[in-house]
Amino acid sequence: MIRPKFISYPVVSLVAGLLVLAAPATPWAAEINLTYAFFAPARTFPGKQMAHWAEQVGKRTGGKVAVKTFPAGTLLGATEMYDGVTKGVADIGLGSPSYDPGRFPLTSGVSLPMGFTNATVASRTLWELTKELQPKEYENFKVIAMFTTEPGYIQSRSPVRNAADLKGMKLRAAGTGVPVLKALGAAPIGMPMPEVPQSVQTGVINGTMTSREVLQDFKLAETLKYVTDYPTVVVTFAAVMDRKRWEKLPADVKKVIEELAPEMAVWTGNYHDNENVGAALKWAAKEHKLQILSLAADERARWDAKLKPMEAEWVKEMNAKGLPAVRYLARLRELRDQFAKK
Ligand code: DTR
Repeated sequence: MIRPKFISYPVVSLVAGLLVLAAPATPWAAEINLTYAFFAPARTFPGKQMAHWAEQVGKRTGGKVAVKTFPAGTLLGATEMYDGVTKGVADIGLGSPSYDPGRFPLTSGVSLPMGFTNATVASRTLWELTKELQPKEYENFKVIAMFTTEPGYIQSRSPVRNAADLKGMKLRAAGTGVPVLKALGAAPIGMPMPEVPQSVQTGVINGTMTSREVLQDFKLAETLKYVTDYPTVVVTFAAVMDRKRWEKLPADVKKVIEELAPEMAVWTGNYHDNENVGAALKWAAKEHKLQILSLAADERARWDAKLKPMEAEWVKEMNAKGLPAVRYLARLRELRDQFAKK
């Protein structure tokens, strides 16, 4: 009579133990499931950022939250990202505020020619600045991660060594890069990154101005053989949740996500600066004979002079909208210099 009990106890506890062990690894066992959309492929550096975030949230919540990622526009494309999050198509959306400076006016200040030397410093500056000054443009969102590209470079089919080479050239940039190319004398076109490879193939554009890892990650080095060694402006990224959706999350989950946010700026900047871009340049030089063209010192000075008025014009434009432009740029400079020292 005693025997069956004796036998069944370890069996029950073994089954229970296996269930507990299995819980964190199985999506169906998570209490909260979040969808996360991005407009470009998983292999790109923002895509890697998304995967890292998803993994960290799963780990740090002990499996309570499972994040399902949708890269390459499978859930939302570049131009519909932020509205898609508001409509609930995805819980989290990673978009580029640089694609829509009208919607994210203050953030476009980070993409002025501010002399950022790498993505890590620019990403940390963008995150801290947004956290401190809380621009109204994010009022309906909870920002969960921000980062930038390295400063963009002109990458073109034919060599650009001076203003004459650039004159009238059809070059693509993110929205915030358009005034830069215009000031330098090119014929700029604003266009999301995923459309670039085909537009280069069909001759709609003769090149692009953005971070240099796209030479490999979008295989652009097959056609674009020249990079002009003149760093211009960074492109911004922001991953957001709808504010009402965010408010429904339990406090412990919110805490994990908030702790992760500043880390993501550093993680993404480091990966982009120290692995991603360097590997792409090496690959493009070896496989496609990429050439890096330097600007003569006097030519560089003339380009700098052409970009100089952009800041004052931006301040004027923001002031007209009643936005705290001067304060934003003053704090941006402080943070830039502080992070550049570390
Ligand atoms: N948003 C960008 C920059 C960009 C650079 N690398 C990637 C990778 C995936 C998406 C976008 C980007 C631009 O449009 O210039």
